[in-house]
Amino acid sequence: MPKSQFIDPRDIRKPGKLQFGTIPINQYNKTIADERKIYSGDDLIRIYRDMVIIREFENMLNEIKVKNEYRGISYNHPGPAHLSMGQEAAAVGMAYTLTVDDLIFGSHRSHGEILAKGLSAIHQLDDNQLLGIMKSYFNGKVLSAVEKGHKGTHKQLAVKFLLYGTLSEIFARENGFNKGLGGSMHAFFTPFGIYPNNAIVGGSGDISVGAALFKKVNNQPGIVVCNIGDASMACGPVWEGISFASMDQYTMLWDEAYRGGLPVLFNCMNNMYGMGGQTCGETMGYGIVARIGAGVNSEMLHAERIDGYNPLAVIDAFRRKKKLLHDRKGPVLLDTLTYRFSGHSPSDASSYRSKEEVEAWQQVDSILQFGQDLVSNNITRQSGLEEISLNVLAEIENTLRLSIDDSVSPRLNLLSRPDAIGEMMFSNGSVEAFGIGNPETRIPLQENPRVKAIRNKERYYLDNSGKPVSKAKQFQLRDGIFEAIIDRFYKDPTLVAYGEENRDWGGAFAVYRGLTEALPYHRLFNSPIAEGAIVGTAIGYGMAGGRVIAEIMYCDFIGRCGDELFNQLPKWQAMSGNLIKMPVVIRVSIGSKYGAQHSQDWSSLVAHVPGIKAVFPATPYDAKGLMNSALQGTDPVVYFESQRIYDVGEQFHEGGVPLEYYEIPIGEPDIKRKGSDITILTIGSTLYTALKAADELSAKYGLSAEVIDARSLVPFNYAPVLESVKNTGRIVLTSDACSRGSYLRDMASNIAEMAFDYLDAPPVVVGSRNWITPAYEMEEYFFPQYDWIIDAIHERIIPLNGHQTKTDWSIETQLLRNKKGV
Ligand SMILES: Cc1ncc(C[n+]2csc(CCOP(=O)(O)OP(=O)(O)O)c2C)c(N)n1
Ligand SMILES: [Mg+2]
Repeated sequence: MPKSQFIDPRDIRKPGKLQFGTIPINQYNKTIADERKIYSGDDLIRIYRDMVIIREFENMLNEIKVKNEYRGISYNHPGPAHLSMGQEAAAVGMAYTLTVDDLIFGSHRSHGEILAKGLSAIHQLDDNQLLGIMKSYFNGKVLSAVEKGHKGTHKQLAVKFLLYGTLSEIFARENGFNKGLGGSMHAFFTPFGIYPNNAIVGGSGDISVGAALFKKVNNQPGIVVCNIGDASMACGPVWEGISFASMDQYTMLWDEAYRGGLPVLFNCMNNMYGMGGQTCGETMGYGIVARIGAGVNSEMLHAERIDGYNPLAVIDAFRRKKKLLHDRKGPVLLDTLTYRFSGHSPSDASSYRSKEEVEAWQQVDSILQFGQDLVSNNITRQSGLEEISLNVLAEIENTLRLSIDDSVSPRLNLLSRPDAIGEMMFSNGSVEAFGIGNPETRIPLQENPRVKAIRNKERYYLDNSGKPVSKAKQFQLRDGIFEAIIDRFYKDPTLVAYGEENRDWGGAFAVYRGLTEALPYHRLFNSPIAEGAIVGTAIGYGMAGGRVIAEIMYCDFIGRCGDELFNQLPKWQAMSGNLIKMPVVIRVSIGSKYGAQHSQDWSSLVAHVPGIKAVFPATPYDAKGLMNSALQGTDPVVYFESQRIYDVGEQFHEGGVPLEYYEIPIGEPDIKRKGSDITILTIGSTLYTALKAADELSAKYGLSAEVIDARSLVPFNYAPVLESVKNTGRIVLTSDACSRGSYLRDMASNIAEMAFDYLDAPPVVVGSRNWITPAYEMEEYFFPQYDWIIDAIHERIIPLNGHQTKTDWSIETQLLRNKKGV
């Protein structure tokens, strides 16, 4: 909401007509003879060879899947193989002009794109570069499998390396490009610019945009290509990614040096089918995918339909579109027509299409046609084509033999190293800055109005005379978050932050107030209301090499980015074989007062999914220290904040919140009050509820409660909690999450297992009711209150002399509620 852009009703309300430009369809009409100026004979033969390699690679996989045998070699591959036979010209054409700085992202059907991009990279890199990459990748392990007995050139060795690394990955071997942890649908190899392929249809739609954002913000060379299917054009992440990539602000608001569109090309590999649904005529209404461009921005995404059956038409389009992207005119949409002869998967009976249709496309098979063109233009002879095929056959056969040979290509040994995958879930790094050079800022840190205002605040909740400081004068929890974030903005030049209303407004809860003054647009900006893209682009930004803070305004909105948060963010570090780092912090604010769709604590959902660190600070000291750790780390962290306590002052850390930098290790709970009779473990703002309960327990019943603030959910060090339970013999756990399926249940059962011998009673969970969150005026019946904790202790753990319960903690009631599902 930049004030500089005046919205004048006199202009806006004028009548008019919206007119669209034209979208070219299959306009390429050159012959090989026409193109001889830009292609040598070798270039054209290489295009042919690359298509043949892809075809035979997939033919081999098809035979293995369908017959368990290829050229007399038997093998059973139970996993997926979504083949793209028929689509080779589209893949090779796409990759031909791309350099290793140009990144491709793909989908479940991307073997062909991986090989095409790899072959193109091998052609472009010199021998030393290739050897350097191969020798350093997993310390040369993949290379050592293919170099034995190799007699040809380094480039030929690199082709073997590419085929072997890809196939071993598909067969889940440790020598695979991702240690066998990605597999067919997720394989990738970043040194050649091949970025994650995604089994979630459309999943790359927003992740790729984040990689393009990284390139733009950090002045990195290259473009990003998002290869997606025609059916994925219906998916939320694709639409959200396109919206995010097309924001006006890139051209209208970003500083001159950064002005211009994102360097991203959405390349729809349009084979006209989903699995069986026909996109044109049945499941979509666009008729021609390129039409979508017309509605997105005034450039109509420079959309174009091209004939993906002709590799030269595809190369021509990529060459032109790359120029547009380099000229900062992105994003671009290409509708690359193609066809798959193969089924969706080898078990597909093709019941959704006619034999005639498949045959009609096979008759114009791009490999056959291009080969004939090469011969008729005297670029090679038929025998030359046959020689290529024979060489490819031998290479594929050799690759298959090597990758199924258990002595050369074993799987990750989980018997001898049972925690091998566990060790790859996080990278656990400590990195001050992901880039070099001075971070771009607008004013020196000390001149920032918010920084100056915070300087005058009291960093402890009591003043020197022990009197409580007024709210306005206290250093609040939101200040702790801000202080850590602004500090990192002045340290790490790659750091960007965005989300809804992050700029000018200062974030919905004033955490970012003061950041707008500090940062140029490209480091802090408002995103579209597209939670999927907010998280998805952050993932792409992180995996491309930058640090990012994305904000989800209310925890309830994480449903909108469910795939990104649960399927993408947590998985890519391990699925890369632990090569990729994911320095992504997602700030998630948990609400209250706004009813059923703005007041839910869903931290348990996040903690449930392996691969994300989750923290939930409840004090300014912890908020700053945990944010510092999150921003120094290399792992994805979901950082929960409670709207109830943004304004609390520091009551626990003596001397108040330090002005200097400090870290609080993620995973360490903190004893906020010492006690000896009962332990209360809290998550988030229930710390304060528990302290009130502890006061009452002490005053009325003479019980001394030890209050432990979990601070983190994942990872979590149980040792201090178990230590406490050994002393007290009793524990209550409390948080604002609905109690059914809450993370507290997981903690309670872990504690029961690990400290059973010391417990006088089972751990008791005090969570919210399993209802919708009612209006603010009724919240006290929904969220845990201090007297619920006391009632629960009285009923379940230790009778309190003379205590009258207000809430019902009887087993009968618990049984009945569970029976009703509430
Ligand atoms: C989110 C999601 N929904 C459904 C599927 C199952 N599925 C796998 S591939 C596919 C069809 C995708 O079609 P398209 O995007 O055109 O790509 P193509 O398979 O044609 O390459 C479907 C429905 C999935 N993997 N992910
Ligand atoms: Mg399709």
